[in-house]
Parts: sequence; C-alpha cells; structure tokens
Amino acid sequence: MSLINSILKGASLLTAALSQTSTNGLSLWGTLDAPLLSFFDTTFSTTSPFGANDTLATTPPWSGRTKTYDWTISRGYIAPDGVNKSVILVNGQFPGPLLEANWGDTIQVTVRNNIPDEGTTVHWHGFLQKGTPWMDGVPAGSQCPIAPGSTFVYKFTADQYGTSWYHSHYSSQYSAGLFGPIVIYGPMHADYDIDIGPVMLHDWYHPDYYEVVERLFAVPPDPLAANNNLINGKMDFNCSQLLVNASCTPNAGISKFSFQSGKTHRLRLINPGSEGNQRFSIDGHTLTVIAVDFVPVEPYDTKVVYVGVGQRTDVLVKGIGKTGDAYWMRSNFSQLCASSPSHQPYAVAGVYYQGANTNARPGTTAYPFNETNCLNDPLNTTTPVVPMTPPSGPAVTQTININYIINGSGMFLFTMGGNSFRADYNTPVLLVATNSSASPAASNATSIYPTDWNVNTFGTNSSVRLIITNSITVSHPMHFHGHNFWILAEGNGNWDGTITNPSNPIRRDSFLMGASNAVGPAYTVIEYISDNPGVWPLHCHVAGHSSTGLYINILERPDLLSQDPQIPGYLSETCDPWNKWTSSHLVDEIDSGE
Ligand SMILES: *[C@@H]1O[C@H](CO)[C@@H](O)[C@H](O)[C@H]1NC(C)=O
Ligand SMILES: *[C@@H]1O[C@H](CO)[C@@H](O)[C@H](O)[C@H]1NC(C)=O
Ligand SMILES: *[C@@H]1O[C@H](CO)[C@@H](O)[C@H](O)[C@H]1NC(C)=O
Ligand SMILES: *[C@@H]1O[C@H](CO)[C@@H](O)[C@H](O)[C@H]1NC(C)=O
Ligand SMILES: *[C@@H]1O[C@H](CO)[C@@H](O)[C@H](O)[C@H]1NC(C)=O
Ligand SMILES: *[C@@H]1O[C@H](CO)[C@@H](O)[C@H](O)[C@H]1NC(C)=O
Ligand SMILES: *[C@@H]1O[C@H](CO)[C@@H](O)[C@H](O)[C@H]1NC(C)=O
Ligand SMILES: *[C@@H]1O[C@H](CO)[C@@H](O)[C@H](O)[C@H]1NC(C)=O
Ligand SMILES: *[C@@H]1O[C@H](CO)[C@@H](O)[C@H](O)[C@H]1NC(C)=O
Ligand SMILES: *[C@@H]1O[C@H](CO)[C@@H](O)[C@H](O)[C@H]1NC(C)=O
Ligand SMILES: *[C@@H]1O[C@H](CO)[C@@H](O)[C@H](O)[C@H]1NC(C)=O
Ligand SMILES: [Cu+2]
Repeated sequence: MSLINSILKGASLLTAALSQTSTNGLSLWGTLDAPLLSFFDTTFSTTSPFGANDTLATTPPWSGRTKTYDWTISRGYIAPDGVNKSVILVNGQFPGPLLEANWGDTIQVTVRNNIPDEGTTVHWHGFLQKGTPWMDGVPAGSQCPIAPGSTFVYKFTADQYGTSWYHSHYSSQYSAGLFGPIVIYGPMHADYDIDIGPVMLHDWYHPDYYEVVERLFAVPPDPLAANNNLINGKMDFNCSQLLVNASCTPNAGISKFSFQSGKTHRLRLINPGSEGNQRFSIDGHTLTVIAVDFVPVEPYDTKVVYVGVGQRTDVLVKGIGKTGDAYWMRSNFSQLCASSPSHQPYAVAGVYYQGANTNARPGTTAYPFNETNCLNDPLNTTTPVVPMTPPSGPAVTQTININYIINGSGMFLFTMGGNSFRADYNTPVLLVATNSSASPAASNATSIYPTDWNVNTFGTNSSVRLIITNSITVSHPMHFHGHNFWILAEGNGNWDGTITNPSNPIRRDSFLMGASNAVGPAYTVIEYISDNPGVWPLHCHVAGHSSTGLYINILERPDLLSQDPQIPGYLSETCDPWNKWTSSHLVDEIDSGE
C-alpha cells in the first residue's frame, strides 16, 4: 500500500504520534492552536483619506510605525514527518515565525547567526526594496553573508501587501528549514470572514541539505529525489521506506485546519519548496483566486491551483461543509514537471468544520485531475485589480537563453545568458558597483565584473523587455528580485509579438518558465520599468538549479548606484565581520553560492 492510501483509508484515528515540539520545535503552524490572522488596520494611517476599500491605491500610506522582530538562526534536530534530522531553525521554529505588518509600516528584523560554521542571509521574497537595495538579503549580491556569531539588522518598508515568505539565500540553506511566512495587511477587493493564514506547500528531503548539494556536484551528477511533501511543515512517512540512517516514527501527525459552515475563509498558499511545483485543492470545495504573488487580481474560480516554487496564491474558500464534517486538503508535487520524481509526492491535511472530531479521518474523494503542462493558469485568466499598461514600446529588448554545459571537469552546469553563475561571497556586486574609483566603468560596462558573476546592465534605459528562452526539456520556476514585472507572453517556438491583455497584463514576481518541446524552445516575455537602482537577481528557484548556475544579476541604473554614499557603510556591516571570519576559516563554497 502507498503511504497516501494508508493515510486516506487507514482504520485508526488521525492522532499524532509525536509532540508538536518533536516535529516542529516551537512552531504552532499546522496545529489547531495556530492563531487566525487579523485584518488591515487603517487607524494608524497618517495619509488621509485612506481606507480598507482603497483597492486602487498604488503607494502605501505612511504609517510612521515600525514592526520589530528579533531572530536567532541556529541548528537543531526535529522530525517534521517523523524522520529525525538536522535542520536550521528561526527562534527554534520550523517553519519560521510569521512576519506580519501593515502596508506602509517599516519592518525591522535583527538577525543573529548562531550557525557555528556557515554564513547566512535572509531574503524578503517579493519586496521591491526601492531605496534600500542593500536590504535584499542576497549574499554576494546585496551584502556579504552574516558571519557566524554576528548580527545584522534588516530594515525596509512594507512596500507591497498580501502574502509572501522569507528565506535564506545562502547556498541551498533554506532547504534545511530556514524560511517562514510573511503577511502584509492591505486594502481588500474581495470580502472574507476568516483569515486562516499561511498554508505552506513544499517538498522535503531526509538527508542534510549539504549532502543534497554535494550529490549535484558529483560526476556524473546524482540528484537526490524529494522524500516527502509537507503542508505547514507536517506529514506522515512510511518508515519501511526510509533511505537514511535516522530515527523514524510513523504517524508523526499531519496539519489540521478549522473551517466554519457558511463563512468565507482566506488561505494564503505559499510554495517555499526546493524543487516541487504544487497542485493544491480541497475536496468538494471551490477556490476563488484573489491574488498571485503580491498582486491582487480580479477573482476567478477554480478547483485546483498550481503554485510554483517561490510563488504565492491567495484563495477564498466558501465553507460548504456542515457541522461535524471533515474534508481532505491536498497538495501534489507535480510529477510531470519534476527533474527527479519524488518518492512521496502527495501531501494531505485535515479540514474540520465546527463540531467535528479533529482526530477523525475525512472520507472525501479528490477531484480527478490529469497534468497537461507545467504552467500557471493561462495569462488571460489573471487580471490585476490595479491596472497598469506597459509603455507602447520598450526602450530595450534582450533575449536571454537558459541551457546547460558540461564543463572541463565533466560537471553538469546550467547556463543563463550563456554563462553558468558563481558568486564571490567576499565581494558583493553592489559593493563593486559603488566603488568610487571604479564607478566610471561601472556606470557603463560590465567588464569590471568577472564573467561568472553574470552581471547584465541596461544603462539608463527606462524600460526593459526580456525574452527569456529555455532550450531544455525541464521547466523552471523563475524569480526576479526588485520588481513586479509584466508577463507579456508565453509559449513555445518563436514569439510572434502578441501581448496577452496588452492594456493590463498580469504582473507578479515569480513565474513558471515552460520546457522546450517538439514545437521549439519555450519563451516567456517579461517587461519592467527601470525605476529601482540595485542589483536584482533573476534566477531559477529550484535550489539545485540555482546552485548549479541558473542565475543572472541585473544591475539596474548603475549610474545612480555609483553615487549612493550610503552603500559602503551598509555593506561593511556584514563584509567586515565576514572578511574577518573568512580570514581564519575556509569557506566551503561548494555550489554557485545561492
Ligand atoms: C510501507 O512500505 C512498505 C514497503 O514498501 C509496504 O510494504 C507497506 O505496505 C507500507 N505500509 C503502509 C502502511 O503504507
Ligand atoms: C532527534 O535527535 C535529537 C539529537 O539526536 C534528539 O535530541 C531528539 O530527541 C530526537 N527527536 C526525535 C523525535 O527522535
Ligand atoms: C468597504 O466597502 C464595503 C462594501 O462596499 C462596506 O461594507 C465597508 O463598510 C467599507 N469599509 C470601509 C472601511 O470603508
Ligand atoms: C546509524 O546511526 C546510529 C546513531 O548515530 C549509529 O550508532 C549507527 O552506527 C549508524 N548506522 C549506520 C549503518 O551507519
Ligand atoms: C492529487 O493526487 C491524488 C492522489 O493522491 C489524486 O487523486 C488527485 O487527483 C490529485 N490532484 C491533483 C490536482 O493533481
Ligand atoms: C485522465 O486521463 C485518463 C486516461 O487518459 C482518462 O480516462 C480520464 O478521463 C482523465 N481525467 C480527467 C479528469 O481528465
Ligand atoms: C484565453 O485564451 C484561450 C486560448 O487562447 C481561450 O480559449 C480562452 O477562452 C481565453 N480565456 C479568457 C478568459 O479570455
Ligand atoms: C566545473 O565546475 C565546477 C563547479 O563549479 C568547478 O568546481 C570546476 O572547477 C569546474 N571545472 C572547470 C574545468 O572549470
Ligand atoms: C575598487 O576599485 C579599485 C580601482 O579600480 C580596485 O583596486 C578595488 O579592488 C575595487 N574594490 C572593489 C571592492 O571592487
Ligand atoms: C561607454 O562604452 C562605450 C562602448 O564601450 C564607449 O563608446 C563610451 O565612450 C563609454 N561611455 C562612457 C561614459 O564611459
Ligand atoms: C540600453 O541598453 C542597451 C543594451 O544593453 C545599450 O546598448 C544601450 O546603451 C542602453 N541605452 C542607454 C541609454 O543606456
Ligand atoms: Cu530550474
């Protein structure tokens, strides 16, 4: 019997065999004790008028309020699915604590790195960081790694509202658990009664993250397949299929959620996974999509949503159940789109209506579903609530191809724009871009950057259109920092210039890049306005693909960066301790660094 069938059809009650502390440390995610979230608080707003219904606003109210957090990053041992393993925790929690704020707040997070032998950073996925490009949390891009034993204070504006996540950007460290959800309360264009909060859907590996990366760099590469799939950091595992030497407890306990009959629930789906794109559904229920990434969209109904790695989808779910009812929530690791098939791709959680026995096993049936592609809903189904029209012609258009090479040592490496990326942790691109003695060159040329840093610049062009093509038969969940860019078109073969919804194309910060097929290479055409000086990575969010080079840096408005006097000071806060630490410790940069 497969694990999933034994969970779905088992005879006993769904009682967790391990305590929440054993499975998730100090985290409450996935338990019925996890707090419900609140709503947008407009009372603080000093810009007037500004209300919960100002859904067309494009700039945040200035709140004057700072939300402060104090986090310690450290190693620990937990058993999220019953298999005990070494992880990296935020304040002892997996998944990490909720970062919540109102739109327009200042967020200040003190991050103390207590990992004894590795640097770290925290990236705030999807925030624009306009005016604070040194707070993006990218080692070798916007900062040096935070050295073991040192602290860095991230401070930035909650410039977007909706759902996101934070994660380490250092090597594949987030695969070890260093991530958590972000909720920014803002105007609401669709009403709901109950905010269930984050629902994190992600694959899970039993070996240590470093071993997963090591196997990628073997010759020939020997990629490890995901061992399990989790919802809010929890799932069961069949211990007779264990492939590592670790203690294993069956029936560790799955996630559970409370629903109320007749009420509308908001679920904030997040994929913080390492490889697997997820198909999410709740048996018998309809999902109304209201936001993709940080972009509110005109509501549309569907039974299944596809959430790629790094993406978020906010859905409203009408409580169709009666008192005492229980339903299965499901998230399937999309096998059609996986580079390596997962050992156990099916995650489930229990949805319990008022009065239900929360240890009872739901008896509901999944929607039948066959995978036909590895893309989000068609571009024309998704219309942003706040309309924005791209300029009638972009200032510059560039094609960037994704491919691979086998290098002189027989290593398989991904390439983007012709080169495989590799970072230098001691020399962030942003620091070089503001190096006053080098700035005349930096403002004009990429020649001062080593080739494998993959630095691209478009000078002072006001808008940039990128035709990203993929020559390989594997799809990629791509993420671009610093922008909510437009997605103009996607397909295979040659783009004919047609733009979907030309007056208001979908915008987001993470997209699914299709695979090459019989028609030809895949293409996705994106466009952004060059209004955010900084160093913005554009990369695949599959941890192993980014580690093997599927990554470029876009150096935006180098002319303005070279004149910013604040940058050297911010960078020395991490680079001084890091340079000191690395002068007496060998940094084992096994992968690209990201
Ligand atoms: C666990 O896996 C073993 C070996 O594949 C299989 O024989 C057994 O039926 C599975 N048990 C359950 C409860 O799924
Ligand atoms: C996991 O291993 C650690 C370290 O060996 C131990 O302290 C902890 O009790 C174990 N937890 C479980 C659930 O086995
Ligand atoms: C927002 O609009 C709804 C429906 O039009 C109304 O019931 C509600 O009072 C409004 N809220 C605010 C804060 O204006
Ligand atoms: C498995 O781990 C245990 C505890 O760390 C150790 O005593 C044992 O030798 C290991 N077994 C194998 C086969 O590596
Ligand atoms: C998810 O997997 C289950 C099998 O566990 C299957 O019945 C269901 O149709 C799948 N749903 C989707 C959306 O892929
Ligand atoms: C899925 O594919 C099978 C086999 O081709 C077919 O019988 C079934 O009707 C399909 N289901 C859906 C929901 O499309
Ligand atoms: C989107 O485009 C597809 C194919 O081009 C078409 O079949 C579909 O009706 C369109 N949907 C909407 C909502 O316009
Ligand atoms: C091939 O790539 C690996 C990983 O980046 C690197 O360690 C190795 O030196 C490269 N070999 C050559 C010949 O460039
Ligand atoms: C800054 O530029 C000078 C002169 O080109 C060079 O010697 C120095 O290494 C550069 N520093 C950095 C951090 O790039
Ligand atoms: C920028 O580079 C181009 C081509 O290399 C050169 O012609 C031009 O003079 C440079 N401009 C500046 C300001 O350095
Ligand atoms: C726009 O970008 C192109 C391609 O990088 C470059 O050749 C051109 O000089 C840029 N124009 C300006 C005004 O910076
Ligand atoms: Cu990829």
